[in-house]
Amino acid sequence: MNRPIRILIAKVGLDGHDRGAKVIAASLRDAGMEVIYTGLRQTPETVVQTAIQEDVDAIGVSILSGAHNTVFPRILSVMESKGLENVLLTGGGIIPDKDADELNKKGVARLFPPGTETNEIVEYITQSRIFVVWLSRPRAGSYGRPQWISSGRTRSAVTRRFWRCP
Ligand code: B12
Repeated sequence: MNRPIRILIAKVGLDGHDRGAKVIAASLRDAGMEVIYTGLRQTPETVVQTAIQEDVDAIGVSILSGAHNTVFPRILSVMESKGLENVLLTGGGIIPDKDADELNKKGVARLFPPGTETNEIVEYITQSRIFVVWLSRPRAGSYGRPQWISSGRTRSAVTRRFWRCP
């Protein structure tokens, strides 16, 4: 139950803005998570395929190109078609608040804008995990359905996604 969180950091699209993705990947790794980075220029399909192959708990998409309203719904759709309802989809980059709100409503977890302290991102993901452990305590011969629940103060506080019992 206490295994490290495994997260895929992904870059989708044709742009080369990879600094944020690398900063986040390093911060999460330094915080003890297992991090896989896709590298640049992935498609939603390749991201989900890698998430399946790497058996990750969460996907974090870095997007500064302005294509977030296309990319996130497409990733969600591919995730759903592949049965990844238990994987958290989060991310960050140049995403206006109103777009982030809409994406949150569609099922994307919290999205982090430029200037966010990396500690805040580590805390968000880690605290979600604490809730997961608490909620997933087995009950009378069955396993609970653990949920990623954010204790974050802004944007999406609760996602509809579930996390598989390890
Ligand atoms: C550095 C930079 C570049 C560098 C990129 C270097 C690199 N290897 O990354 C270079 C010079 C190459 C570049 C090029 C271009 N850029 Co540029 N670039 C920037 C700039 C100034 C800073 C981005 C950055 O690195 N920030 C530092 C990192 C650490 O911050 P960050 O990525 O935002 O990450 C933070 C959060 O967003 C969040 N986060 C990000 N990703 C993730 C992922 C997860 C999982 C999580 C949880 C959180 C998270 O957490 C991080 C920590 O707080 C931005 C403007 C800006 N102020 O953001 C423009 C900007 C992104 N660029 C822009 C543009 C237009 C371009 C060009 C198209 C310009 C041109 N006409 O040539 C080209 C594209 C070239 C290409 N092939 O991609 C625009 C994009 C416009 C848009 N979205 O509508 C911006 C917004 C500038 C602007 N105001 O117009 N760029």
